[in-house]
Amino acid sequence: MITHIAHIGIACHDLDATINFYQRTYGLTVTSREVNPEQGAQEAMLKINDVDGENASYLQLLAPISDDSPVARFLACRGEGVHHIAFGTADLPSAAGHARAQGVRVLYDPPRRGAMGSLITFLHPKDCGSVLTELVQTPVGKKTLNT
Ligand code: CMX
Ligand code: CO
Repeated sequence: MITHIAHIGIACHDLDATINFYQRTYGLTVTSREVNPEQGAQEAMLKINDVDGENASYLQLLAPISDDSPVARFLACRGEGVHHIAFGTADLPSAAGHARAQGVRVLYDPPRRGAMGSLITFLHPKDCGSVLTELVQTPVGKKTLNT
C-alpha cells in the first residue's frame, strides 16, 4: 500500500545552484546530501513537511556524476525539470508485486539502496503514463543513514 509522497525528483545540472534556489525561494533546508554511485547521481534531500520518520516528504535534487546515468540521459534529452515521483510504502515488495500484477515493469528486484538509507525500486515510465515512478521504503525508526 502506498502511504505518502516520499519525494519528487528534480534533475539539474548544478546541484549547489539548485539547492540555493530552493533555499532562497521557499526557505527549504537540506536534510541530507550524498553521492549514490550506483545511480550515477549526487543528490540533496530538502524536507517539505514537518512529519518525522518514515512519512516525511522531500524534494530530491539530482545532478549526474557520469554521462551514461539516467539523470544525464534525461538532461540531454529533456533538459532540467521533474524527473520522477516517489511513493512511500511500508512494504516495498508488496507494492512492487501489486504493480507487477497490473502489468507494470518493475526495474529493480530485489530493491536497491536509495537516499537516506531507503530501499527503492522504479516502475517503467512507459507503463505509467510517461511518469517515471519510484517506490520507497524507509527503514522503520530511521530517518537517515546517519541517525
Ligand atoms: N520520465 C519519463 N519518461 C522517461 C524518463 C523519465 N524520467 N526517462 C526516460 N523516459 C522515457 C524516454 O522519453 C523514452 O521515451 P520515448 O521512447 O518515447 O522517447 C523512454 O523512456 C526510454 O528512454 P531512454 O532514454 O532510452 O531510456 P533510459 O536509457 O534513460 O532508461 C529508464 C529509462 C526509466 C529505464 C532509466 O531512466 C532508469 O533506469 N531509471 C531508474 C533509475 C533512476 O532514474 N535513477 C536516478 C534517480 C535515483 C533516485 O531517485 O534515488
Ligand atoms: Co528518487
